[in-house]
This record gives sequence, structure tokens and C-alpha cells, in this order.
Amino acid sequence: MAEDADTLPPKAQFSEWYNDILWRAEIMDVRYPVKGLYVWYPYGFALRKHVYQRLRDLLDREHQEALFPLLIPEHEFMKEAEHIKGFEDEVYWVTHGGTTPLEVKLALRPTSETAIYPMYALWVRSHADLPLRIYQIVNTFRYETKQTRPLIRLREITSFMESHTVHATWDDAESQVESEIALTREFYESLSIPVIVSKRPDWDKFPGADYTIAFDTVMPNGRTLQIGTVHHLGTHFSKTFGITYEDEKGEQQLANQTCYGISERCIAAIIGVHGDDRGLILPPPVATTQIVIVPILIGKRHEDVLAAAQNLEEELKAAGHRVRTDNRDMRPGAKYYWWELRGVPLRLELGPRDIDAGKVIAVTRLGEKVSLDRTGIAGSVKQVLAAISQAMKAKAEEHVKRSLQPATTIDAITTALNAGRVAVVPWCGDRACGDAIEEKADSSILGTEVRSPYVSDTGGFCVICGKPGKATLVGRTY
Ligand code: P5A
Ligand code: ZN
Repeated sequence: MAEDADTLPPKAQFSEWYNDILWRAEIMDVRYPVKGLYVWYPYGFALRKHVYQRLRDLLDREHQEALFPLLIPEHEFMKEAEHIKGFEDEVYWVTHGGTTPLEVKLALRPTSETAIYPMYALWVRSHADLPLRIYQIVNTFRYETKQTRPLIRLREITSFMESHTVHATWDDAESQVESEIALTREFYESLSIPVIVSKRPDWDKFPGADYTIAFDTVMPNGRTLQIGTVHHLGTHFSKTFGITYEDEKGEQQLANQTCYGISERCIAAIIGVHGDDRGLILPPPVATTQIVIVPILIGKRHEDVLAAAQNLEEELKAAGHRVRTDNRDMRPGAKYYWWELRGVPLRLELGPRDIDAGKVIAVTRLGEKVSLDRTGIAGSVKQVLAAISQAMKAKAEEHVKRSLQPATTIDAITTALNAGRVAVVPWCGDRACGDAIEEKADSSILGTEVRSPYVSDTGGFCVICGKPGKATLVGRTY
């Protein structure tokens, strides 16, 4: 809670800022009386709608949307050994129907592999059914024991996009992993959020996966946030659930699978990466309101100005922009503050003098001010919004670039992390050395095979044992 209830803490105090902006901008209400469960306010929910519409549009190119049940019978959940080990401490169980104990306990899905794959075993018959690519956007439940945080670590993940694909061969599944990496990049690109792609160490991969590719972004305090993962499942689950297909020669083959997930952490990333001391800065493609028109009602021409504002709004709406006119009886300054807090990317001011001059004043949420011709405004506004996206991207990229710090000793790693950076460290890949790095620098190994323009793998010697090592991201995570 802010000391002064009337002001947002500076963003440099990131966690106070983050908690404060959530209610001030009406994204989430954290007062729901169950730990780890939060409420979407209408303004936050509208943002979610636009963000997830983006994601749907991208997925719908190759995937189909479906919907599977929330409850998973214990015997299905318990089939895949590694998967159980990974999730058993996090599962909520439904044990009673009213007062009657259930014969079969039911898990609230922490993720839906074990709900979906028994059905895939029925659906997949022949190679002609492959590839199968399905996603759903649902709530999932995880009894998280690490500190819960709104939009970041929830016990009810309300906006879990999970994709599950089935392929003939291991290589086909690997190509799917690559196309999902490309899709995720495109998604975050539209949100102007930089992502670092890397391969998680073996001990941190998804339970039941051959390997896990993760997407991380860097929050303002230097902590990394995992904002998506793609897993190559190989044949782990197809063996267990009997997902087989008949190949061209008429022989039964085990299918290969991938799964892929994104949660409302993508919204946390928008808030954290882009916001400033004045509040949210929403990426234009997903902003609930992209443009706010503020009529400047000075002098005697109120009717004139209001009519011109309405006319402007209609023209911009017709061009496909999400626009609102703020006609409230408030000082313009108070309105500016209000919309800035809520992250609206572009404000248009319209007063009598602008009308006479055939102009509209445009002020971006990044603080730039330009005078636009009223004629052709829909087109010029489109360009301004695109420029805002670009500038947001450039600023965020710069932050990531500055955050990545090469380090070749434990002390250097600790110094980098304490300074709010992410270290790039040569590591041999052995678990024992990995554990030592994590313990001595109070850090997490994020991944190897780092795909980022700012990390080049020039080789080096493991910071612990001195054997040849590969560039590895080491950070403090959310
Ligand atoms: C992929 C989808 C899976 O569950 N099964 C289906 C696979 N992967 S995952 O890595 O465990 O989760 C996918 C992404 O969800 C986010 N996430 C969370 N978000 C908020 N609160 C949580 N408690 C939480 N747990 C995971 C992460 O971004 C993760 O990459
Ligand atoms: Zn080593």
C-alpha cells in the first residue's frame, strides 16, 4: 500500500508500484478472500480480451480451439510417472459430492495433458489424422507454495492457453516446437515485449518432456519472468495413454507430441515492462481504449467543440480504432492524468482554435506532442500508433540489452544479480556445477542455447569446474 494514498509509488520501487497500479488502473482486485485468487476488474478484463484475441488469431492459423473438462479422474492423472512427480504437491483434489465421498477422486486440472490425452488416444487412428493441433483457453489450479502474486503466480490461473499437438515423428514434433517459438515471438512482438528464448536445464524441464524451451522477459527490477513454455514430449505420454497411429505400411506407431502454454503472465509483462511513474502504458494493438479524445471546452463554443469531437470519434471508429471521447465535467489536466494512469497510448485534444486551424493536437503516452491535420486523421493516427509500438519495443529491448551481463566468476554473477541484471555465464552443463552456481549466487539457471541478439556463444570455461562451457543465462526469477 502506498504511504500517500493519492500517489502511485515511483516505478523504481517496482513491487510497490506493481501492487499499486493493479487497483489504481483497475486491472485486478486482490481482496478476494482466497490466497492466490484474484478478481479481474472490467478494465483489466477488457485488456485481457484484446490480448487473448491476438493470441487466438495467431493460433487459429494452424490450430483448432476446443474445450476439455476441468476435472480429471485420479487414475488418468496418475498414469505418467514423471508428470505425477512434478505435480503431485500442487494438485487440488475434489473428494466429495455433497456429503458423499467420491469413489474416484477428481483432480482440478493443474494443466490438461491427462484430461486431453485419453481422448487423443480415441481420436488418433491413422497417419491421415496427423498432425493434430488443438488449444484451449481455460482456468487451471496449482497449489503454489512459493509466494503468490497477482497475474504472476496464481493458484487459480484464469487465462491458461494450452496447446497440445500430435505428430507422426520426433522430427515433426520438433518442427512444431519451432513454429510455436515463432508464433510466440510474433505474439510478444505485437505487445512490444522482448523475449529471450532458451532451453531449460534438464532438472527444470516440464514433467514428462524430452526438453523445454522457455520464453523469459526481464522485469524492471531485473527479475526474469517466464512468460511461456513449449515442450517436446516425445513419446512419454503417447506410451502411457496409448496414442498410436497406423502408418503408410499399415503398422502401429507411437505418436510424438508437443504442448505449449501461455498464462496471464503476459499481462503482467505488459504492465511491468512498459509502465512508468505515471502508470500503465498499453501497447496500441491491445489497448482497451487506443485513443482518447479530450474536448477543450474553453470560451463560448462548447457545442461546436463537442460536435467536432463526436465527428472525430466517428471517423476514427469507422477506421477501426478503439476510441472514447471524455466529455466528463472535469478539468482537462485531471482527465489527462486519468487516462495516462490507465495507459491509453494516444490522446487527441481538440479546442476551438484547433478546429479553426483544421488541426488536432496528438499527445502520445510516451510524451510526444504533434499537431495533426484534421483531414486524413485516421491514417495519420494509425501511423502514430505504429510509431508508439516501435518506440515501446525499442525502449524495452534497450532494457534487456543493458540487463545482460557477461560473468565468469561467482562473485561477478552475484554482483550482476545484485545490480538487477541477468548474468551470461559459461557452464559445462553438469548438474553439480549448475547446483553450485544456483546456491553460491542465490540464482537460477534459466537456460542454455540462448536465442537472443545480445548473447553470443563464444564458448568459455565453466565457472565452477573449468571444463569447456556454453553461454548460460543465470538470473533471479519470479
Ligand atoms: C504447457 C501447456 C505446461 O503446463 N502444459 C500445457 C504445459 N507448462 S508450464 O510451464 O507448467 O506452464 C505454462 C506457462 O504458464 C505460466 N504459469 C503460471 N502463470 C501464473 N501462475 C502460475 N502459478 C503459473 N504456473 C505456470 C508460465 O508462464 C508457464 O510458462
Ligand atoms: Zn562445470
